[in-house]
Amino acid sequence: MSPRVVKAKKEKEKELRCGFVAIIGRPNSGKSTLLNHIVEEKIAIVSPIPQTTRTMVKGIYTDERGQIVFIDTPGWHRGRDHLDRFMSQACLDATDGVDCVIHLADTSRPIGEEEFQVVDRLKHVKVPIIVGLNKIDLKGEYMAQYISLWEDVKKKKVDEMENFVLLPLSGRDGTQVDKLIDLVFSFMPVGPFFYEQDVISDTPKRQVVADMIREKLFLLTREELPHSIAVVIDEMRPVKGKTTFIRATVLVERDSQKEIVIGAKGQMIKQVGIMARAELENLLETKVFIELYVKTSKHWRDDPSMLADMGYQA
Ligand SMILES: Nc1nc2c(ncn2[C@@H]2O[C@H](COP(=O)(O)OP(=O)(O)OP(=O)(O)O)[C@@H](O)[C@H]2O)c(=O)[nH]1
Ligand SMILES: [Mg+2]
Repeated sequence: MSPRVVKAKKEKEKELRCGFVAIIGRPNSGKSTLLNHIVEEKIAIVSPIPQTTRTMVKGIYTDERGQIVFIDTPGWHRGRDHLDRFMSQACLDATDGVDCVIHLADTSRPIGEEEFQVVDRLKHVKVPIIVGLNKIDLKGEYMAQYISLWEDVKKKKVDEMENFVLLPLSGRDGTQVDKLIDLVFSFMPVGPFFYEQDVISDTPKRQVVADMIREKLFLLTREELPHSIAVVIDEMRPVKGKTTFIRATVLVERDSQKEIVIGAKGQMIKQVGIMARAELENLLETKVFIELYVKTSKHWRDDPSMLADMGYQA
Protein backbone atom coordinates (compact mmCIF):
# COMPACT_ATOMS: atom_id res chain seq x y z
CA MET A 1 0.00 0.00 0.00
CA SER A 2 1.32 3.43 -0.91
CA PRO A 3 1.81 5.96 1.92
CA ARG A 4 -1.04 8.00 0.46
CA VAL A 5 -3.47 5.07 0.56
CA VAL A 6 -2.37 4.24 4.12
CA LYS A 7 -2.96 7.87 5.16
CA ALA A 8 -6.39 7.95 3.48
CA LYS A 9 -7.29 4.68 5.22
CA LYS A 10 -6.19 6.08 8.59
CA GLU A 11 -8.21 9.28 8.01
CA LYS A 12 -11.27 7.17 7.19
CA GLU A 13 -10.76 5.02 10.29
CA LYS A 14 -10.78 8.15 12.44
CA GLU A 15 -14.39 8.64 11.45
CA LEU A 16 -15.54 5.05 11.89
CA ARG A 17 -17.31 3.95 15.03
CA CYS A 18 -16.79 0.29 15.81
CA GLY A 19 -17.51 -1.70 18.92
CA PHE A 20 -19.27 -4.51 20.73
CA VAL A 21 -22.72 -4.67 22.28
CA ALA A 22 -24.20 -7.53 24.33
CA ILE A 23 -27.90 -8.38 24.15
CA ILE A 24 -28.97 -9.65 27.58
CA GLY A 25 -32.38 -10.71 28.87
CA ARG A 26 -34.37 -13.53 30.31
CA PRO A 27 -35.20 -16.53 28.12
CA ASN A 28 -37.71 -15.93 25.33
CA SER A 29 -37.48 -12.12 25.37
CA GLY A 30 -36.64 -12.08 21.65
CA LYS A 31 -32.84 -11.61 21.64
CA SER A 32 -32.09 -13.97 18.76
CA THR A 33 -35.02 -12.69 16.71
CA LEU A 34 -33.67 -9.15 17.09
CA LEU A 35 -30.17 -10.23 16.07
CA ASN A 36 -31.48 -11.94 12.94
CA HIS A 37 -33.46 -8.85 12.02
CA ILE A 38 -30.40 -6.61 12.41
CA VAL A 39 -28.14 -8.71 10.18
CA GLU A 40 -31.03 -9.54 7.82
CA GLU A 41 -30.23 -13.22 7.88
CA LYS A 42 -31.05 -16.10 10.15
CA ILE A 43 -27.82 -16.66 12.04
CA ALA A 44 -29.35 -17.46 15.45
CA ILE A 45 -32.02 -20.06 16.08
CA VAL A 46 -35.39 -18.98 17.43
CA SER A 47 -38.23 -20.86 19.13
CA PRO A 48 -41.16 -20.21 21.47
CA ILE A 49 -39.44 -22.47 24.04
CA PRO A 50 -37.35 -20.60 26.66
CA GLN A 51 -33.60 -21.34 26.74
CA THR A 52 -33.25 -21.92 23.02
CA THR A 53 -29.87 -20.20 22.65
CA ARG A 54 -27.08 -22.07 24.44
CA THR A 55 -23.95 -20.22 23.31
CA MET A 56 -22.96 -16.65 22.49
CA VAL A 57 -23.69 -15.85 18.85
CA LYS A 58 -22.12 -12.83 17.20
CA GLY A 59 -23.95 -10.88 14.51
CA ILE A 60 -21.92 -8.23 12.72
CA TYR A 61 -23.60 -5.12 11.36
CA THR A 62 -21.60 -2.82 9.07
CA ASP A 63 -22.54 0.38 7.27
CA GLU A 64 -20.85 3.63 6.30
CA ARG A 65 -20.83 4.74 9.94
CA GLY A 66 -18.78 1.76 11.14
CA GLN A 67 -19.31 -1.70 12.57
CA ILE A 68 -21.29 -3.05 15.50
CA VAL A 69 -20.68 -6.57 16.77
CA PHE A 70 -23.92 -7.65 18.45
CA ILE A 71 -23.53 -10.55 20.90
CA ASP A 72 -26.66 -12.65 21.38
CA THR A 73 -26.56 -14.56 24.66
CA PRO A 74 -28.38 -17.47 26.32
CA GLY A 75 -31.38 -16.18 28.28
CA TRP A 76 -30.52 -15.55 31.92
CA HIS A 77 -31.93 -18.31 34.16
CA ARG A 78 -30.85 -20.17 37.23
CA GLY A 79 -30.39 -23.90 36.92
CA ARG A 80 -28.53 -26.64 38.61
CA ASP A 81 -26.61 -28.60 36.02
CA HIS A 82 -23.42 -27.91 34.07
CA LEU A 83 -25.24 -26.74 30.97
CA ASP A 84 -27.35 -24.22 32.95
CA ARG A 85 -24.23 -22.88 34.63
CA PHE A 86 -22.41 -22.63 31.32
CA MET A 87 -25.34 -20.74 29.78
CA SER A 88 -25.63 -18.26 32.66
CA GLN A 89 -21.88 -17.73 32.62
CA ALA A 90 -21.94 -17.10 28.87
CA CYS A 91 -24.60 -14.47 29.48
CA LEU A 92 -22.50 -12.75 32.17
CA ASP A 93 -19.22 -13.05 30.26
CA ALA A 94 -20.80 -11.25 27.32
CA THR A 95 -20.97 -8.02 29.33
CA ASP A 96 -17.16 -8.01 29.80
CA GLY A 97 -15.32 -5.65 27.52
CA VAL A 98 -18.35 -4.49 25.53
CA ASP A 99 -19.05 -0.82 24.77
CA CYS A 100 -22.77 -0.98 25.43
CA VAL A 101 -25.40 -3.41 26.77
CA ILE A 102 -28.92 -3.94 25.48
CA HIS A 103 -31.26 -5.28 28.14
CA LEU A 104 -34.04 -6.81 26.07
CA ALA A 105 -37.35 -7.15 27.92
CA ASP A 106 -40.56 -8.85 26.78
CA THR A 107 -43.24 -6.24 27.46
CA SER A 108 -46.03 -8.72 26.69
CA ARG A 109 -45.19 -10.58 29.92
CA PRO A 110 -45.09 -9.32 33.49
CA ILE A 111 -41.70 -9.09 35.14
CA GLY A 112 -40.63 -12.19 37.00
CA GLU A 113 -37.84 -13.39 39.25
CA GLU A 114 -35.44 -13.80 36.32
CA GLU A 115 -35.96 -10.17 35.31
CA PHE A 116 -34.96 -8.98 38.80
CA GLN A 117 -31.83 -11.09 38.54
CA VAL A 118 -30.95 -9.70 35.11
CA VAL A 119 -31.33 -6.10 36.28
CA ASP A 120 -29.47 -6.83 39.49
CA ARG A 121 -26.54 -8.14 37.41
CA LEU A 122 -26.64 -5.19 35.04
CA LYS A 123 -26.99 -2.39 37.58
CA HIS A 124 -23.22 -2.13 38.11
CA VAL A 125 -22.30 -2.23 34.43
CA LYS A 126 -20.21 0.86 33.61
CA VAL A 127 -21.04 1.13 29.90
CA PRO A 128 -24.27 2.67 28.55
CA ILE A 129 -27.40 0.55 28.86
CA ILE A 130 -30.24 0.53 26.36
CA VAL A 131 -33.41 -1.11 27.63
CA GLY A 132 -35.14 -2.54 24.58
CA LEU A 133 -38.85 -2.73 25.46
CA ASN A 134 -39.47 -5.52 23.01
CA LYS A 135 -42.54 -7.11 21.37
CA ILE A 136 -44.26 -3.74 21.15
CA ASP A 137 -46.37 -5.21 18.32
CA LEU A 138 -48.21 -7.06 21.12
CA LYS A 139 -49.15 -3.68 22.66
CA GLY A 140 -46.62 -3.62 25.51
CA GLU A 141 -49.10 -4.16 28.32
CA TYR A 142 -46.39 -4.54 30.97
CA MET A 143 -44.01 -1.85 29.73
CA ALA A 144 -44.46 0.31 32.85
CA GLN A 145 -43.31 -2.57 35.09
CA TYR A 146 -39.94 -2.70 33.36
CA ILE A 147 -39.45 1.05 33.65
CA SER A 148 -40.32 0.99 37.38
CA LEU A 149 -37.98 -1.94 37.93
CA TRP A 150 -35.02 0.06 36.61
CA GLU A 151 -36.08 3.18 38.50
CA ASP A 152 -36.29 1.17 41.74
CA VAL A 153 -32.88 -0.37 41.20
CA LYS A 154 -31.15 2.89 40.24
CA LYS A 155 -33.18 4.90 42.78
CA LYS A 156 -33.67 7.59 40.14
CA LYS A 157 -36.25 8.57 37.56
CA VAL A 158 -35.40 7.43 34.02
CA ASP A 159 -34.84 10.98 32.77
CA GLU A 160 -32.28 11.58 35.54
CA MET A 161 -30.19 8.55 34.63
CA GLU A 162 -27.02 9.00 32.65
CA ASN A 163 -25.99 6.67 29.86
CA PHE A 164 -29.36 4.99 30.07
CA VAL A 165 -31.98 4.90 27.30
CA LEU A 166 -35.37 3.21 27.01
CA LEU A 167 -36.56 2.23 23.56
CA PRO A 168 -39.83 0.47 22.68
CA LEU A 169 -39.28 -1.80 19.67
CA SER A 170 -40.20 -4.99 17.93
CA GLY A 171 -37.43 -7.30 16.80
CA ARG A 172 -39.94 -9.38 14.89
CA ASP A 173 -41.51 -6.71 12.70
CA GLY A 174 -38.56 -4.30 12.87
CA THR A 175 -40.31 -1.36 14.57
CA GLN A 176 -37.65 1.06 15.85
CA VAL A 177 -34.77 -1.30 15.08
CA ASP A 178 -33.15 1.40 12.93
CA LYS A 179 -33.42 3.74 15.89
CA LEU A 180 -31.76 1.10 18.07
CA ILE A 181 -28.85 0.85 15.63
CA ASP A 182 -28.51 4.67 15.60
CA LEU A 183 -28.38 4.68 19.40
CA VAL A 184 -25.83 1.89 19.56
CA PHE A 185 -23.61 3.71 17.05
CA SER A 186 -23.75 6.81 19.26
CA PHE A 187 -22.16 4.74 22.05
CA MET A 188 -19.47 3.07 19.91
CA PRO A 189 -15.86 4.25 20.16
CA VAL A 190 -13.93 5.49 17.16
CA GLY A 191 -11.77 2.78 15.64
CA PRO A 192 -11.21 0.38 12.74
CA PHE A 193 -13.40 -2.56 11.65
CA PHE A 194 -13.01 -5.84 13.54
CA TYR A 195 -14.27 -7.98 10.67
CA GLU A 196 -14.29 -7.75 6.89
CA GLN A 197 -17.23 -5.67 5.76
CA ASP A 198 -19.20 -8.57 4.26
CA VAL A 199 -18.94 -10.87 7.32
CA ILE A 200 -22.15 -11.16 9.35
CA SER A 201 -21.28 -14.02 11.71
CA ASP A 202 -18.28 -16.01 12.89
CA THR A 203 -20.08 -19.06 14.28
CA PRO A 204 -18.43 -22.28 13.03
CA LYS A 205 -20.52 -24.08 10.37
CA ARG A 206 -20.82 -27.29 12.41
CA GLN A 207 -22.29 -25.33 15.31
CA VAL A 208 -24.78 -23.61 13.01
CA VAL A 209 -25.83 -26.94 11.51
CA ALA A 210 -26.27 -28.56 14.96
CA ASP A 211 -28.30 -25.57 16.12
CA MET A 212 -30.55 -25.60 13.05
CA ILE A 213 -31.37 -29.27 13.60
CA ARG A 214 -31.97 -28.57 17.30
CA GLU A 215 -34.30 -25.71 16.41
CA LYS A 216 -36.49 -28.05 14.36
CA LEU A 217 -36.58 -30.49 17.29
CA PHE A 218 -37.57 -27.61 19.59
CA LEU A 219 -40.36 -26.60 17.23
CA LEU A 220 -41.73 -30.11 16.75
CA THR A 221 -41.46 -31.54 20.27
CA ARG A 222 -43.35 -30.21 23.25
CA GLU A 223 -42.95 -29.02 26.81
CA GLU A 224 -39.92 -30.20 28.75
CA LEU A 225 -38.49 -32.38 26.01
CA PRO A 226 -36.43 -29.67 24.25
CA HIS A 227 -34.25 -29.14 27.31
CA SER A 228 -33.29 -32.81 27.22
CA ILE A 229 -32.16 -32.59 23.62
CA ALA A 230 -28.70 -31.99 22.18
CA VAL A 231 -27.39 -32.46 18.66
CA VAL A 232 -23.89 -33.66 17.86
CA ILE A 233 -22.54 -33.49 14.32
CA ASP A 234 -20.64 -36.76 13.72
CA GLU A 235 -19.72 -36.09 10.12
CA MET A 236 -20.06 -33.25 7.68
CA ARG A 237 -18.39 -33.37 4.29
CA PRO A 238 -18.88 -32.29 0.70
CA VAL A 239 -19.83 -34.96 -1.81
CA LYS A 240 -18.90 -34.29 -5.45
CA GLY A 241 -18.81 -30.56 -4.69
CA LYS A 242 -22.59 -30.19 -5.01
CA THR A 243 -23.95 -31.89 -1.91
CA THR A 244 -23.12 -31.69 1.79
CA PHE A 245 -23.45 -34.95 3.66
CA ILE A 246 -24.34 -34.53 7.32
CA ARG A 247 -24.55 -37.31 9.90
CA ALA A 248 -25.78 -36.19 13.29
CA THR A 249 -26.85 -37.77 16.57
CA VAL A 250 -29.72 -36.43 18.61
CA LEU A 251 -29.12 -37.04 22.31
CA VAL A 252 -31.99 -37.38 24.76
CA GLU A 253 -31.93 -38.17 28.47
CA ARG A 254 -34.43 -41.05 28.64
CA ASP A 255 -35.58 -43.94 26.46
CA SER A 256 -39.17 -42.67 26.58
CA GLN A 257 -37.94 -39.41 25.03
CA LYS A 258 -36.11 -41.34 22.35
CA GLU A 259 -39.43 -42.89 21.32
CA ILE A 260 -41.05 -39.44 21.08
CA VAL A 261 -38.22 -38.01 18.99
CA ILE A 262 -38.29 -40.96 16.60
CA GLY A 263 -42.11 -40.91 16.49
CA ALA A 264 -44.50 -43.55 15.16
CA LYS A 265 -42.84 -45.32 12.23
CA GLY A 266 -40.03 -42.75 12.40
CA GLN A 267 -42.31 -39.92 11.28
CA MET A 268 -41.07 -37.32 13.78
CA ILE A 269 -37.37 -37.65 13.07
CA LYS A 270 -38.12 -37.78 9.36
CA GLN A 271 -39.97 -34.46 9.60
CA VAL A 272 -37.07 -32.93 11.55
CA GLY A 273 -34.71 -34.01 8.76
CA ILE A 274 -36.95 -32.56 6.03
CA MET A 275 -37.31 -29.20 7.78
CA ALA A 276 -33.62 -28.96 8.65
CA ARG A 277 -32.57 -29.90 5.12
CA ALA A 278 -34.66 -27.17 3.53
CA GLU A 279 -33.07 -24.53 5.71
CA LEU A 280 -29.54 -25.89 5.51
CA GLU A 281 -29.64 -26.00 1.71
CA ASN A 282 -30.30 -22.28 1.81
CA LEU A 283 -27.58 -21.65 4.32
CA LEU A 284 -24.85 -23.86 2.83
CA GLU A 285 -25.87 -23.15 -0.78
CA THR A 286 -25.47 -26.82 -1.70
CA LYS A 287 -27.80 -29.77 -1.75
CA VAL A 288 -27.89 -31.40 1.68
CA PHE A 289 -28.25 -35.01 2.67
CA ILE A 290 -28.93 -35.61 6.37
CA GLU A 291 -28.75 -38.84 8.35
CA LEU A 292 -30.13 -38.51 11.88
CA TYR A 293 -29.69 -40.99 14.72
CA VAL A 294 -31.24 -40.80 18.19
CA LYS A 295 -29.40 -41.99 21.28
CA THR A 296 -30.15 -41.97 25.00
CA SER A 297 -27.41 -40.42 27.10
CA LYS A 298 -28.72 -39.99 30.64
CA HIS A 299 -26.44 -37.31 31.98
CA TRP A 300 -25.24 -35.35 28.96
CA ARG A 301 -26.34 -32.01 30.51
CA ASP A 302 -24.04 -32.65 33.43
CA ASP A 303 -21.09 -34.20 31.62
CA PRO A 304 -18.33 -31.58 31.09
CA SER A 305 -16.51 -33.52 28.38
CA MET A 306 -19.68 -34.16 26.36
CA LEU A 307 -20.66 -30.51 26.75
CA ALA A 308 -17.22 -29.47 25.53
CA ASP A 309 -17.65 -31.68 22.44
CA MET A 310 -20.89 -29.87 21.69
CA GLY A 311 -19.21 -26.47 21.93
CA TYR A 312 -20.73 -25.71 25.34
CA GLN A 313 -17.52 -24.82 27.09
CA ALA A 314 -16.04 -21.68 28.60
N1 LIG B 1 -44.82 -10.78 18.84
C1 LIG B 1 -43.49 -10.83 18.88
N2 LIG B 1 -42.87 -11.99 19.11
C2 LIG B 1 -41.52 -12.00 19.15
C3 LIG B 1 -40.75 -10.82 18.98
N3 LIG B 1 -39.45 -11.16 19.07
C4 LIG B 1 -39.42 -12.49 19.30
N4 LIG B 1 -40.66 -13.01 19.35
C5 LIG B 1 -41.02 -14.42 19.59
O1 LIG B 1 -40.61 -14.76 20.91
C6 LIG B 1 -40.15 -16.11 20.96
C7 LIG B 1 -38.73 -16.16 21.51
O2 LIG B 1 -37.86 -15.54 20.58
P1 LIG B 1 -36.29 -15.77 20.62
O3 LIG B 1 -35.70 -14.80 19.67
O4 LIG B 1 -35.96 -17.21 20.45
O5 LIG B 1 -36.00 -15.32 22.11
P2 LIG B 1 -34.60 -15.38 22.91
O6 LIG B 1 -34.60 -14.21 23.84
O7 LIG B 1 -33.47 -15.48 21.97
O8 LIG B 1 -34.79 -16.72 23.74
P3 LIG B 1 -33.63 -17.64 24.44
O9 LIG B 1 -32.64 -17.99 23.39
O10 LIG B 1 -34.40 -18.82 24.93
O11 LIG B 1 -33.06 -16.83 25.57
C8 LIG B 1 -40.28 -16.65 19.54
O12 LIG B 1 -41.51 -17.35 19.44
C9 LIG B 1 -40.28 -15.39 18.68
O13 LIG B 1 -40.97 -15.55 17.46
C10 LIG B 1 -41.44 -9.58 18.74
O14 LIG B 1 -40.87 -8.51 18.55
N5 LIG B 1 -42.81 -9.66 18.70
MG1 LIG C 1 -32.04 -16.91 21.77
